[in-house]
Amino acid sequence: GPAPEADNHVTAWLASHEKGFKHFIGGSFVASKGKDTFEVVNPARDTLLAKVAAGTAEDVDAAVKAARKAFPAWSALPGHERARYLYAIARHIQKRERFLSVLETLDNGKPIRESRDIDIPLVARHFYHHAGWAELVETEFAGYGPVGVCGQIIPWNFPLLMLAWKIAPALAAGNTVVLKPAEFTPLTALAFAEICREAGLPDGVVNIVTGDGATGAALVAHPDVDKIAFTGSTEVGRLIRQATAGSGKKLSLELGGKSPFIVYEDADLDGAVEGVVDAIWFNQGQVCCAGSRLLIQEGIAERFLGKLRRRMETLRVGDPLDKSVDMGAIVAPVQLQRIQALVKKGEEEGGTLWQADCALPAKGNFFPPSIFIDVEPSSTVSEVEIFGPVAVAMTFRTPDEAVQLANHTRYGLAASIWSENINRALDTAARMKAGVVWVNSTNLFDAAAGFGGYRESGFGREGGREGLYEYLKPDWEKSLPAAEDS
Ligand code: TXE
Repeated sequence: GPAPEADNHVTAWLASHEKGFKHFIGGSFVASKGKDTFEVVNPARDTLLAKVAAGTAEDVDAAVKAARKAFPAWSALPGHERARYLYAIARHIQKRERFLSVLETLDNGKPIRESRDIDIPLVARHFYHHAGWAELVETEFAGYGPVGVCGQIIPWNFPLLMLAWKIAPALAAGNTVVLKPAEFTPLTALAFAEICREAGLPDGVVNIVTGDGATGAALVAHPDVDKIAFTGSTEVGRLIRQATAGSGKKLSLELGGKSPFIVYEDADLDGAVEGVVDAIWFNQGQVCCAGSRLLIQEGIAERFLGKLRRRMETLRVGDPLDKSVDMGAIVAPVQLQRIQALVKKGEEEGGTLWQADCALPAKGNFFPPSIFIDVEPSSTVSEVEIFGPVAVAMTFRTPDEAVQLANHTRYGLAASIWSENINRALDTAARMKAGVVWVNSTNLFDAAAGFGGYRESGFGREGGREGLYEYLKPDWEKSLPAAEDS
């Protein structure tokens, strides 16, 4: 059928910002000190959505100053008063659920079914959950206080959800923030700035500066930032760790992954097939914890892959605003090219590529659901994070071999294990070198559970009690003599 059009409210909102979006600093939308802007494009239609300010080091400095100014009063509020603001933000998000879902889908290319049923409800849930922590912070974290001004840099795969993961715990613990959204997807963060105003959040508690890596680097380098929280590529995570070394800044990094998805021969195979759909085709595979390495026990490999191949053919790829679509667009041409180049490499290295035989829209950045079968564990596609809808499949014979293959990676973010034998599943789970392990499920997120990785997937946890510690420091640190400036 004809592609549905974007929601009228979203179209009107974008039109009202035709001249370009500004930064959100100190409670107001302020023009950039520089003249540069960048274009935000709808990846499914290749059309211009908005122009956004490219933040300069001066803009970052103004935002950090606003956050610093807001910090004493915000951190001095009783937790239950901060909680009221977080509850208000959560309610405003729910009120604008439809608006935010459509905007997210236009900006990112993810299916509206996902933004409407997963992303935006989880955003609201994250603020509600952390409102609860704000109420409890003095009693549950006695002897701890906020870190100060937090610089937060987020990626484009779950734009508003990653904002929520960063901002909600920071505010609950009494910090103020400067957040830089990803350059591909800044729009829901700017809508969130409006929500902060509607919720009556005091000026300067949340500041949003748009821009690319240079803006992010300026935030990381700013001397008056007390903590950096980053989600993105392992490469940039490494740069940030170097840039903050010796600075005294607190740091948490959530980076890439190449997570195993283990299917034992006693698994519910149909359930596991649906698991693979969620693991690698959800959000077009642009998920840090995507189950991108399928490890299948030899005895069922042929049957399982046969079922999976048939299921693959039924996935609908197309306009993400269409409610019946399972897979939307890849976020940007550069990411699509990256996926294409890695798939080509996989074929050159001798992998057998299965691709769903589906018609892709003529415009926009689309890639079909894909699997490499019979790949070597040491091939490029088995080792490198593709960050697209491409899984690799290999087989194993024994549980030991499954564990060894699963842990054969530089990463350590997540793992998913499928077996009807709970002893076997839990035994395997205990041996996974991964921050999150799912049994007979995958890609489940909850605000109450700490999420994060090991090794090249980064360190620090987001969500729940553990996540709060990333935004707290022990009170005795305050009594340390101030560092002498050289
Ligand atoms: O990520 P970047 P990119 C992985 C995934 C993907 C690849 C490249 O494999 O294919 O990274 O994506 C900001 N100092 N992931 O290039 O560059 C940038 O502006 C400070 C996994 O988009 O890491 C953006 O806001 N900040 C991942 C954010 O970092 C800098 C999600 C992420 O962009 C900076 C995204 C710098 N020097 C990509 N350079 C996940 N773990 O979920 C860039 N940025």
